[in-house]
Amino acid sequence: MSFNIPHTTPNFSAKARKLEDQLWQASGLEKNTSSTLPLYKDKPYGDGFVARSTQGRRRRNIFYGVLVALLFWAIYTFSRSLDGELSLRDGIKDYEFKGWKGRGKPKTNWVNEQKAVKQAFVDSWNGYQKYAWGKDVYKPQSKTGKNMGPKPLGWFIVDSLDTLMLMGLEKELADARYWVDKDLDYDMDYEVNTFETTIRMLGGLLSAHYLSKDDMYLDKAVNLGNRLLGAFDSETGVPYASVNLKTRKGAKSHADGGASSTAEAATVQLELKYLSKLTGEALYWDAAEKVMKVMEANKAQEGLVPIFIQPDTGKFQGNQIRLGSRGDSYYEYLIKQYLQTEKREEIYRDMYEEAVDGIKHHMVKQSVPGDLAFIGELDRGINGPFSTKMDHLVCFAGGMFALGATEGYTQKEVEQSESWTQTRQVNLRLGVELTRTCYEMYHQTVTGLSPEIVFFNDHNTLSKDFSVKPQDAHNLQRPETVESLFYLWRITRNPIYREWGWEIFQAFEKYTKVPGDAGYDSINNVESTEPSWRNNMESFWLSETLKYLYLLFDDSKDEVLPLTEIVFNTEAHPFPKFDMEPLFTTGWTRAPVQAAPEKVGKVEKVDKEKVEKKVKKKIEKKIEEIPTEKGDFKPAQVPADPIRG
Ligand code: DMJ
Repeated sequence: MSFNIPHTTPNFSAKARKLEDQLWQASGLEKNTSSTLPLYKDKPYGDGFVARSTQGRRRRNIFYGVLVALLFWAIYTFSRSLDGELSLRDGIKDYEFKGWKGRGKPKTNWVNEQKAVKQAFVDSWNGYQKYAWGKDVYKPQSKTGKNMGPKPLGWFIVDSLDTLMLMGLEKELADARYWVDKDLDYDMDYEVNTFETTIRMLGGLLSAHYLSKDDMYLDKAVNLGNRLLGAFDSETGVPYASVNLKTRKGAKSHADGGASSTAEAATVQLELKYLSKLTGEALYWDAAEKVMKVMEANKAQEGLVPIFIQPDTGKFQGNQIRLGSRGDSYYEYLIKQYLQTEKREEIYRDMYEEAVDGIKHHMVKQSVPGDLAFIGELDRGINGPFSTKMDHLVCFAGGMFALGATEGYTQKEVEQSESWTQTRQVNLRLGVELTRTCYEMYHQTVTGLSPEIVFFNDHNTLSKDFSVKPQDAHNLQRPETVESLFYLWRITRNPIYREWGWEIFQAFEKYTKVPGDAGYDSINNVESTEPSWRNNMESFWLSETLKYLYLLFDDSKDEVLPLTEIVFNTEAHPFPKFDMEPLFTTGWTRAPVQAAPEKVGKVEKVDKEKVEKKVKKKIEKKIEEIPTEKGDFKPAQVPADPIRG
């Protein structure tokens, strides 16, 4: 196994742990030292206590137990602020068995669940084929379809090719292939969204070629890729929001002062790089790398990027930061670019880690009363106010944190590795927690479906973890939560993720299946059991939501699409990892951050021992000041690494 990344983060929490050990000893209680303790259960107090025989001793033990619990809380909270990690208070509920309560022991056979997902796909496909074949938009209530431009782009058919292949739907695939071969023609005088067309159409064609080795798909991909390249012909190489497929001329966004979305500009790289690999032509590769170089030169604070970038100047616009719309897949593609080229482009791991630290420091909080970890928004930069708004789109991040932590291996595989650092463990834990939060966004609504946006409650005045505004109560059949369930299942092998996936799928069945033969629809209000249809079936329902659910329930002996061998693009199209050499190179390096001159001197003089002594003193002082009540969880405003200042 090639999981071998040097550990560079100073491990201050080891000190906190030592201190804990001493406290356990002093308390006369036995510490639960089971190394196989599952992540959900590793809260600092609970089942681990074993009482001694006499009454008096028991009372004393209870007293010490409470004391130790408080000490742990203090140590955990403080150690977090020391090493810049997230310490999730005591919100880790025992979820292991909840999912299959009443169904006996954990299920091991998920064939029927997978069949049900396949049936949902077939029903959706049949509805589309019957009422809107070849069209880009499908309206299952009015049973009509329409194109976005003068000719169809293949929105549904191309986006669905690889799911048809994975599900073994041969007849449907034959129809789809015939249509792509005969009817799909990208030579049209029409401006398309650069990002959407790249992730859905180019991505769909490339993954279809990967799974089938059918060159027809590659020819179409090259044809489209060449047209899309026109978008990158800006002053800086940062792509314009749109591009005309005939003239190949890029076009600025008509809104946002002509800025492109950061996520959109930085979420075309996997597709372009794979196209270069397949064709041996460097032009796609170079276009992809250039965007990243220009973006990085902005030196975003703590790796957190504003959601707009100007293609003319290459500068970020504004200081709105979020992991929802316009920000999300920038972060996703950092780690995936690193993995795609077999970890040769370390620059992306570096940028990813910096960003994850930034997210943990500035954007993660826990809700009240359920202690759900969530990622909020920073509307005015990292020093501005924190908003508790979270888009459902953010739910991809649970899977991303898990993937980044183990690089696609299972938790069991990496836990034994010397590269399994505390930072990675915390990142996996964050993935686990965030995925639980996203599941709760479904579980806690009337329909069992998540709304588009929630506002988490971070103070003690409300009894619910989140609230939903009427204008945000719709469900668009989005994939992000089931995507994370899929990653967490593959990585942790905890069957709870399949249970949660099944619960979510059943809610889709109950509330989004259109009576009759038209398929599935988006709905207006997840808090009402009365159907209020939106009359729009999304293509990512077929390409992502149902694909991730299908893979989640897959029991095949030989794992289908192992995460150690492939990367999914942001539209769930799988590409193989590949060796970039000898044809391609990253071709750029990260410029050092310009530190203030007086700080540079200080950093150089830092003596590690001195810092550690200071830290120890602080821990001791903190223990003396143990609070009597639980404090609010707040993201620490300290640098990630005290050694580096
Ligand atoms: C999809 O097109 C992709 O997952 C994209 O990254 C975000 N939006 C939709 C799904 O919600």
